[in-house]
This record gives sequence, C-alpha cells and structure tokens, in this order.
Amino acid sequence: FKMTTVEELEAATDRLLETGAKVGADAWQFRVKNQTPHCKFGETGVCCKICTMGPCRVTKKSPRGVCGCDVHGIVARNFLRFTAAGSATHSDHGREICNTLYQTAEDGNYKVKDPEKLLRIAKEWEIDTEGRDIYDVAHDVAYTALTEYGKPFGTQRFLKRAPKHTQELWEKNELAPHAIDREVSRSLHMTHMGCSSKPAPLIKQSIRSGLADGWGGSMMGTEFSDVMFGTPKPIDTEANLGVMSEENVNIVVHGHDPSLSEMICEYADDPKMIAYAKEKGAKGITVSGICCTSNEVAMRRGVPMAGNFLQQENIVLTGACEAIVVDVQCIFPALGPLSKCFHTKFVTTSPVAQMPDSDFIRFDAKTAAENAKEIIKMAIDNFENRKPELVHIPKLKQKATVGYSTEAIVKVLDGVANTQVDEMGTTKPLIECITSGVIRGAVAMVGCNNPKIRPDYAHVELMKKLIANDIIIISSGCSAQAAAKVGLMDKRAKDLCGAGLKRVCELADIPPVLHMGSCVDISRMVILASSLAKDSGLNISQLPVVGCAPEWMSEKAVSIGNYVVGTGIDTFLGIDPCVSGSDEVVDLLTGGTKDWVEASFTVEKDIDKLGDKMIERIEEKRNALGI
Ligand code: NFS
Repeated sequence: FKMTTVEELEAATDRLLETGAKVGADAWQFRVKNQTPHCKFGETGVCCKICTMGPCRVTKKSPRGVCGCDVHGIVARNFLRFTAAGSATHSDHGREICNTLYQTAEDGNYKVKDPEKLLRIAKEWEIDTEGRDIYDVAHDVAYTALTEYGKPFGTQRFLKRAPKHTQELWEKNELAPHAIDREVSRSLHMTHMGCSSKPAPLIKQSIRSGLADGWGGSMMGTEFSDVMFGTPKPIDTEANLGVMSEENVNIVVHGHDPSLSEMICEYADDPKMIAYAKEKGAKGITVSGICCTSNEVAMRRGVPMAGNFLQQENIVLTGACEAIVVDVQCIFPALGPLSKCFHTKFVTTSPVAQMPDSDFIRFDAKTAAENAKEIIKMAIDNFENRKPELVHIPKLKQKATVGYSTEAIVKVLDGVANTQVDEMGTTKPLIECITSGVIRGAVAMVGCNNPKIRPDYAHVELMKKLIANDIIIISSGCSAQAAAKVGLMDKRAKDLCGAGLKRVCELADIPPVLHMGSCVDISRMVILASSLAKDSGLNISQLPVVGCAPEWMSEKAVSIGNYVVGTGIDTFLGIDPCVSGSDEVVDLLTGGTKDWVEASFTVEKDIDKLGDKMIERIEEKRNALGI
C-alpha cells in the first residue's frame, strides 16, 4: 500500500492544464493570479456597502463610515451577514429535502428506505405512529419539519438532542435558535443601516444563526436524507480522477442535494440505459461525483468520488466527461465556458443555481425519474462527440471505506468493547479508549479547498500528523475527499498511526479517518459529540475533541464554524474569516465566546502550527480531566 502524495495530485493537474492550453481553456490557477493581491479592505472586513451613503472603507485617516459606524461594528456586521448566508444556504437545502420527504409515496419517485429512523424521529417529535401507514407518518413529519422554518413561537425541536448543560447555556445566553428563517432574517435586520453596531450582540446572533443551521436545517437535511435514501453503513469505494473510465460514458454529479444524484445513480444502473450506451459505442456508464453530492452517494451507494472542490475543472479537462450534472452550491460558473472548449454537457437543474452556457433541465421531485432519464440519455448521446486526441484521465485513484454515520460508528465501536464492562451500542468503548489514553482525542476535519492554501495539502498533512499522534479523525466534505484521494480512508492506512490508534483500527476494522458524509452531515458530528458527553457524564466542552477547517472558503463553512463553537467545540481555522480589521471582533471570536458556549475559534495560517495547537488543546483538555 502506497499513499498518493500531494505532489502526484499536482502533477496530474498540471498535465490536465496542458490539455486546457491546447483548447484555450481558462482555469482557476490563472484567475487567482489575476486577482492577486486581493482587496485588503475586503480581506480585513473593513469595507461597508450596506447603504448608498457609502461604500465606506475604514482607514487610519477615516476611522468611521459616513453614518459614524466604527470598524468594530462594520467588521462584526460583515461577519454576521456572511454567517447568515451560509445558514440560509444549508437550511434551504434542508428544506428541499423536507419537501421531497413530503412527496414520498409507495408508488412515487421517492420512498422511505429507513422507516425505523423515520419512526424514531416521529416519536421524538410526538407525532402519532401507532398503526399508521408509514407514508402518512412521513407526510406529518415532513410537514412539521417544514414548520420549523417559520414557526411563530418556540425554538428548534432538535435542540433537545443536546446534553442538558448545553441546552442550559443556550437558554441562559439567548442563543437557542427560533424559527430558522427568522434567525436569518433577524441577522439581515440587525445588520441593516442604523441597527446594531456593537460587536457582542452581532457575534451572538452569528452563533444563533449558525445553530439554526447545525441543529435545524442541516440536521433535518441529514436525517431526512437518511430516511429516504438509507442511513449510511461502511461501504467500499474509490477516489480520485482515475475512477472515470475511458471506455464508458462518464456522468459526473456535482453539488449537494442527494435528491438529484440518487436518481441519476438509480437510472444509470438500469440495464436499458446500459444497453443504449453500448449501442452508442461505449462499454457502459460510469457515474462518479465531486464535492458534497459525491459524499452523499459514496456513503450510501459506494459511487466513486472523482474529486473535490478545486478539481471540478479537472473533470472537464479530462476530455472524457460526457455530462457534468449539478444542483446547488460550490459550482464554479467557470464550468459553462470551460465545457464549451470540450464536448462536455454542463447540465444545471435547480432554479436556485442557474448559469450561463449550461443546459437547464429543471429537476423536480414529481418528474424526477423522467428528468434523470433525459439527462442520462443526453450524456450517452454525447459519447460520440468526444475528441479522442483530448482524452486523458490521470491514472491516480485509491481505495476507501466510507459510510460512517453516527449509527455506524456506534456499531463498529462494539468491536473494541470490553464485553465484560462496556455497554454495547453506545459510545462508551470510545470513551474508554480515550480515558485510557490509547486514543488521545478526536478531531473533526471538515470543509473546502481554497487556492490560498496548496490544495489538499493542509487536510492531508494535518491528518497524517494527528493520526501519528493517536488522534482519530472524523471527516466530511471536501476534506474527506482529500483523505480518500491520498489513501487515508484505506484501512491499510492504519500503519501511519501511533500504536494506540493502530490497535483500535485493527480491532474495530476501520480506517483512521472516518468519512461521515457531506457538509450538512456535520450535524452527525454534533450528535456524536452529544452522545459522547451524555455517555461520559462530561460537558461537550470538556471532551478532548476539536473541529478544524484548514482550507475553508465559503459562507456555509463560517456558519458551520459558528455552530460547532456554539455546541462547545473549539474550532481551528487555516484561513481568517475576514475579521482581522477589528481587534474587538477578533477577541470575541477567539476568546469572548467562551463565556457563552465554553468554546472559541483559533486562526492559524501556518499549517504545521495549526496542528500543534490542536494537539496542545487536546492535551490541555485531558490534563483538566486528569486523564
Ligand atoms: Ni462544505 Fe466547502 Fe462545498 Fe462541500 Fe466542498 S467546498 S463548505 S465541503 S463541496 S459544501
């Protein structure tokens, strides 16, 4: 077993850019150069364009905007707007899933695949299940879920899943999120001209609107995706561009909402479709994925992962992609013009994400099957348009075992349980490993890529360092794909671990980096942390567990950061969230929030130091517990 190096990933990209040069294609590598240096006002968060008396930019000479707002108010308002946009995005994804659940039917396009989970949630929400048809229950649960977005009174239902202590902190500090849409619109209200300009309430609202995402919209997105498509269990797959096949029709799914990608995968397996592909000269159909939608179908179906965020253009540059099919979020508008340099069809499907130079096929739960068939047929018909002289698929790929939902993790933990003392079906065996020091702690590695950091380098190097120090990793999003691409999700990667973690990997038969899904699935991680706290009798903030997004870039990532911190988990970032212009805001985010939620952010751009700081924090938490 040999890991893939980041250098090998880069060499593959360079080779693809040569193809790009032949056809005059643009790429992010060039656009970054054109955009550097980035605007310093924006980067430090001191530019305000909330009203047309401005835009105002705060400098030493002009310390206040026209309205008199100082730099702290401006930076904090920008931070809150950034967070609210991320919360809105995840939560609207969650809403689509609730809508799809509402439309499930025995003979419909979407069905209930995990009735047990649905019934569990129905009971949790006090919805009647006795002797009822499962689809009637699904209908009621979905309707109730949809009201979580706009209910006039009360806080989010899922907050009750948190440990008592966490709930009390939220109550005491007015952080418990009300209706999801209300938290987002309140954030916009607070940041309107002439409303809040004090940092503390603005940062508080950031946490609250983040919590509306993590414990509201994202959590519903995850839970009801599991209900409709199955709760993930460990499954083998492969990762990196080498999963695309030169002989087959390649369809690449990209985006976030599994309602689309599930349907594409379903119908691409249809013997009639495969026969049609053969008629057109291909040997078969390969569906692979990028970004979070890829994580969704990898976790549930073992569909291979072609790559992560900054590889999306590479997919088209292989010259072997018949269709790149997208739904929402993290899609480069660059794919439009780029696809025109090749035979690739760039298919947009959501009214939320419409882009120039794409074929728009509106995807809808009611017509999902026909939509999926139309898209697959379009890709097959496009096979003959390939230009063989442009085809080059890098041979790189690695094996990965994915599918570690919280439920699946609890199950594998039974493998390390001491059957004499440990309760089966709980997180107690993991707590035992941590207490005894066999494992020092856990890190949740998540988030995007960002050209400001050598792509995948931070994810991969940090993970290697942490597992060598007996720290187990749970991972999601593009971070998880970085791990899978280099081989860190191959069970044989246990040899890179310290002796303790290696033993645990052997006993539980797991890789040292556990794939927990997409970014909305970070809600799985806060549930896991809650279970650990409940099973150990500790507060979440006492656990030797931290979160890390070393290469993050999007508004969604900041919303996640807010709810992870808001849940009591210290969070480490490799990129500054555009707040360095205000020392007051920096102090709040890196320390002040501790007074409310017992956790805060650390920003460190030196990746090696970032790793050291996480290990230090984990050891501090262990010392405080006397373990
Ligand atoms: Ni999440 Fe980042 Fe996008 Fe997924 Fe990837 S870029 S915030 S990891 S695909 S959402």
